[in-house]
Amino acid sequence: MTAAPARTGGPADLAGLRRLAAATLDANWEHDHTVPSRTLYPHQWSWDSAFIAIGLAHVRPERAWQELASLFRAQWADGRVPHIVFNPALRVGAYFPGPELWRSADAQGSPAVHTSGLVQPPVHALAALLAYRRAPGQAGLAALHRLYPALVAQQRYLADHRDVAGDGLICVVHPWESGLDNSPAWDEPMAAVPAEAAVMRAYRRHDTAHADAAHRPTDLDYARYLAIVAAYRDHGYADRALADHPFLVECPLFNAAFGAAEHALAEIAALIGADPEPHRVRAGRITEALVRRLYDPVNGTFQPRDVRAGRLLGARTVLGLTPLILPDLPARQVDALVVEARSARFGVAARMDRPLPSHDRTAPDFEPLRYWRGPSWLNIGWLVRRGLLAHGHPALASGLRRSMIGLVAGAGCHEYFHPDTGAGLGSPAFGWTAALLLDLLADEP
Ligand code: 2M8
Repeated sequence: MTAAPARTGGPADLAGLRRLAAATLDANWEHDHTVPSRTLYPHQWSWDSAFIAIGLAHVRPERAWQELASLFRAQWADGRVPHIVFNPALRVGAYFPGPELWRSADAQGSPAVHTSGLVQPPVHALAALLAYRRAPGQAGLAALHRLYPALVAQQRYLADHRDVAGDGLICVVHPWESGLDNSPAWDEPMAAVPAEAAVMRAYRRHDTAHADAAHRPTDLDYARYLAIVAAYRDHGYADRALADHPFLVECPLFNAAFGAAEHALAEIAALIGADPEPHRVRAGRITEALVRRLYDPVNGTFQPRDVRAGRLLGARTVLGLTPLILPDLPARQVDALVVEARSARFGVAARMDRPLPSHDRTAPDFEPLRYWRGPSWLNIGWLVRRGLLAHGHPALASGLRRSMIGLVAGAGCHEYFHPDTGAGLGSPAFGWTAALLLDLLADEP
């Protein structure tokens, strides 16, 4: 059984949870951004900052804008928003792989600060819009004015450089870009990346010094992660030569975020006196491409497409549910995803007896302890809940909300949670868990 929602019944409990979440965000604040975790991830991460800004808007709105502004100061000349912005004050070895492996300074158009050369799901326009809605006013409007061109450039980078297959969808060039690093979704394309676990003897992994190795990606995963980074880096992180790149996948979550960003930009444009229409047109095209290219009518869910192999990937992970965040997803796909969400694979219900897992819990490769291969994560649940609300399923959305609040009530602001028992896993005091909890607590039902 999971941490029972009954533990969050009283207003005193909820106030305590709010205080815990706010204190976690305060403790992770680092001069102009929030670290996901003081131990495991001590730098700034791209999509973490977006989720964190949504939570900060509830307690310290000025920091929500600082969070996004500091991330976008590291935007590259081509518009890419790097997935890690390194804090120069930290010692070498504070995180692996650190700036010495990425060598961003050698690449054309990189910013003054050291960063990675990869991106993450573009949830930032949505975050900016939600932060503004939570804390409207002159300061927020001014921040939207400043962010808008950078958010547009972020989308343009993806559209102009990452539509490798020419089908209107964005390719991720590394599992780290999906945000769901070792998801079973990537097992097939990862198996085709030549690498040997033994290469990791030359490096010191930072994550396994702070978390149980059995809960993390394997050494062979890491050897492949490094091989893919090296392939991209050695081309100066240029996207021209991607046809030969070892990992090219169209991810349903990344592309749903890409489409949701255009919807959010249309609303931001309207707020600041820019033209929303081009964003609406692009949003419609992205949803259409997602349905055409990634929807699998046999399974009734969305699957990633392996662009190198030219086929949909078979693993049925929680990624498949995330296109629900698109307000213009056609009813046929919405209905199919609701069936998938309610199935024994994911167990979404008005009264959930276990948390939403990151992978099909009936699959033989479901691993309840290992990172993105089974455990429950608040950012994914938060996205799926938004989608259920947007498409008229308030009872399911409410069940998911109670389940997520129950997880934190039972275990604290952990990075992820055991998908059967609700036990806290990974890093304690994790940024987006705290931030999204604040958002869920404020958003009845
Ligand atoms: C995890 O990814 C990093 C690499 O980017 C890692 O494993 O070291 C993922 O959970 C990712 O989604 C997240 O943004 C990052 C920081 O929380 O950690």
